[in-house]
Amino acid sequence: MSKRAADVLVDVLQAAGVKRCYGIIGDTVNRICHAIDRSDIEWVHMRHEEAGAFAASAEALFTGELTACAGSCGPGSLHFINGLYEANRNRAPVVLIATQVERHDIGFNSIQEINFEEVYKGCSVFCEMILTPEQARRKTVAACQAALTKRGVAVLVVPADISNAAAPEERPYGVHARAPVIRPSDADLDEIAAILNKSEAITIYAGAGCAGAHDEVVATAARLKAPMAHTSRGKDFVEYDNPYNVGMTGIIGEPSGYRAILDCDTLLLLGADFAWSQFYPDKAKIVQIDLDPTHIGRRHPVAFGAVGNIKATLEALLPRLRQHENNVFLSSCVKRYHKDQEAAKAETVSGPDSTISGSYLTKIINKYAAKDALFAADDGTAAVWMLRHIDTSGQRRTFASLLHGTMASGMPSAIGLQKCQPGRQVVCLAGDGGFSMLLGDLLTIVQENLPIKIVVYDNGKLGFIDIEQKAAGLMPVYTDLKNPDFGEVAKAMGLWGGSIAKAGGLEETIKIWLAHPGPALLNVKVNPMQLVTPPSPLVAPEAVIGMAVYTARAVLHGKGRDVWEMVVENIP
Ligand SMILES: Cc1ncc(C[n+]2csc(CCOP(=O)(O)OP(=O)(O)O)c2C)c(N)n1
Ligand SMILES: [Mg+2]
Repeated sequence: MSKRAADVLVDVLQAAGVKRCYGIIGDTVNRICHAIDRSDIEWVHMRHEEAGAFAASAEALFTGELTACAGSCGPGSLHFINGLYEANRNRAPVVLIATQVERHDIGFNSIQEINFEEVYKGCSVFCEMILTPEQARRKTVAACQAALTKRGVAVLVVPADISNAAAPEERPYGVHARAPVIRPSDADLDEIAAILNKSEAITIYAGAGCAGAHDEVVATAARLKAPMAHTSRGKDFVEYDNPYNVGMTGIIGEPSGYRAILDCDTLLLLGADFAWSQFYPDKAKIVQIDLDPTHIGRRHPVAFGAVGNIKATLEALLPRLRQHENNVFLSSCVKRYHKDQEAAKAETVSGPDSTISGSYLTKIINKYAAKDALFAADDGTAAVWMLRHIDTSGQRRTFASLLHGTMASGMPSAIGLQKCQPGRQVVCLAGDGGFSMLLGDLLTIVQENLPIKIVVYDNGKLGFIDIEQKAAGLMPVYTDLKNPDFGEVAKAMGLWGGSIAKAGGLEETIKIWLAHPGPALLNVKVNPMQLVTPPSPLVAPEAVIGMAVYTARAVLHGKGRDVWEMVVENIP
């Protein structure tokens, strides 16, 4: 029998580097699933397609390699959408095989017919239908090529009759996705160096674009005597082994990172696209280097913008930079950071009967988790605690929905991470709200026997929203969660389950939970948030926005510490 188009499509995916395809089988995708079954690609059988997209997104983000997901027509291929927004925003190379009704039924509002090109336009770098069997190879190659080189989601719409059609004889060909090295011109580097060489109080603001450039960033900070703040997405790449680090700015950062950025006279943005414009300095001169030209100046006006890989750019820039000697600004920023760190580390509990705060729980997990553990946190307080209290030391990695800001990505991301890193400890820090949203995929963890360690931060609330409302001067409504004991739920679902509500015994329980050889879920009752009334008139109600509690720079300007304590210390 000659090859069918489904086999061609799967051959191309495999040649493009796809190791796994996450999804749910059914009708229009059956032929493709059977072709996958005959290939080296592993099918990961999910309970909800959204979880499949999150898993594929996390795997692709971690490995940098193309990862697939696939679903049946109509709702089966629609459910991926939120996870694909997550992937596309993270520039993770993911391909969705969105299967479609047969071609002769398209355009008649047929049962389960959905215009996927319209639906997925907003969260993809490629979105096309395979129109004939002859197009199967060419369009699949184009999809993979786009996902890998434009870094994002490619959606390939595949009508069922095409999958089953005989494929034409043709020369096989595949994708070419080698990354170029890009840096600014010599003249531009000279200009950047001239600005930096003239400045006396420089701060580096390092983002996820600094991945792979740790040593160059540290060397630049040393040359410029510059403190280095970092974005949440830059944390894993530049925070460790870095005496110039002063933490993050923004609502989930530290006062030290916040002040270093506001008080400098030149801000050097390296692969950082931090979205909250109110945290950028008004007076400082901003020099921005980013691989993506569309990032230049889009958050705040900059004095000089240039395009380049951070590593290659800094390598070329360093010989042009004079050795700065004055370290007054640097040492005051670093001193402030260390003081804040010490205060944060000093958190203790008053006795065995005391309740557990989310930050304390995270610090204990930080203490006992493996040195190279992978952490995936839910949007909400769990992500904040992870970013603030998990030390990465260059070997650990942290994942959260930091650009898309969606709930429920924690557990499914952990599935993708554990699948591609089978020997490694994967820890999921789940919110009780986020976790229950895609609870069904706990069964995927059981079925696939993935030794993921899940901890549920059970505060009985949609905590972030509780804070948002209080910060706006509102009495919180619709945030209470009536939870089961998730430890018992876990046991009933077939994995190790435990629960704890008091600080006494927490360390021992954490050790047992982490040491369990298979999947394990620990439910921890954490203090519901006690947000003190904002010290009026410091907080304006209109200052409440989005994922952050509120970002009023004016607030932090005036009485940074007070507000900081209110927002952070009072979120137990
Ligand atoms: C899919 C989705 N729905 C709603 C929101 C708005 N939202 C952000 S955080 C949050 C509450 C999260 O609650 P939980 O998971 O319990 O975490 P907590 O903040 O309590 O730790 C909500 C509703 C969102 N970001 N994503
Ligand atoms: Mg909660």
